[in-house]
Amino acid sequence: MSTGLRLFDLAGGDDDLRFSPNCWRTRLALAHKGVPVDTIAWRFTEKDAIARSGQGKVPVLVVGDKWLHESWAIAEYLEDNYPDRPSLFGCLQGRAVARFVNQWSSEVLHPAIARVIVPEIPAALHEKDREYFRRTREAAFGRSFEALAAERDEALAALSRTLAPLRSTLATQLFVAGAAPAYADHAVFGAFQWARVISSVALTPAADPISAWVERMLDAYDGLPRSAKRMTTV
Ligand SMILES: N[C@@H](CCC(=O)N[C@@H](CS)C(=O)NCC(=O)O)C(=O)O
Repeated sequence: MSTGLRLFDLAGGDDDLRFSPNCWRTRLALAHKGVPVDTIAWRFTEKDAIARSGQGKVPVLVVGDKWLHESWAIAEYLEDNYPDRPSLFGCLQGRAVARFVNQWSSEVLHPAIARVIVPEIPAALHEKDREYFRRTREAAFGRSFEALAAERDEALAALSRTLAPLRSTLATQLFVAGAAPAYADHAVFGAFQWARVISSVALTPAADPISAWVERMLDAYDGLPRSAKRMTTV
């Protein structure tokens, strides 16, 4: 039976391989609110399918005749339109701080993780997306995937430095948002789920407090993130 809400969700060659960090934010926010959704496997080159959102990126959430995009805007929509469900932000100050965490994740963490895992992504993609992905991402990085792959150890060391504030925070509290996960966790964890689905690289060592938080997040929402199909099972 249809849930009424539809989420265009980035998929690989396999429909069930869902690896977008931004789409995971939205899936976790919907799970947090207890709002069911039908996800639609979408590929980078299927711009026509989401043209009604007025842009070409996912997540795109369709609610009735509304075509919502931008993971942060979708989170605010869910918070404001499902006020009787568990809050994503807690309060106005919480919303403002979650926005900062969201932007840190998008603007600092995503590029740092991309530098490590991007060369592995083409193998997971639908054949029709491969050329587009390589061309656009190599242009963004200013070097080939082969050059990026050769820099992986350096990229992992840089990522470890980038993760310092997350590490020290999670050394003293269970979740980014405090005692229980909320949108600040979704915004950051989406990036770890991206890496987990697509890559066999361990982003953090087992003893790192971030690794324990990743495990807690994988168990959250009845284990929705842990149940995600992966390229490799480690
Ligand atoms: N700021 C946007 C970023 C969305 C985004 O970059 N989505 C990627 C998938 S993770 C995408 O659809 N890219 C399409 C493309 O590169 O053509 C958000 O948070 O929703």
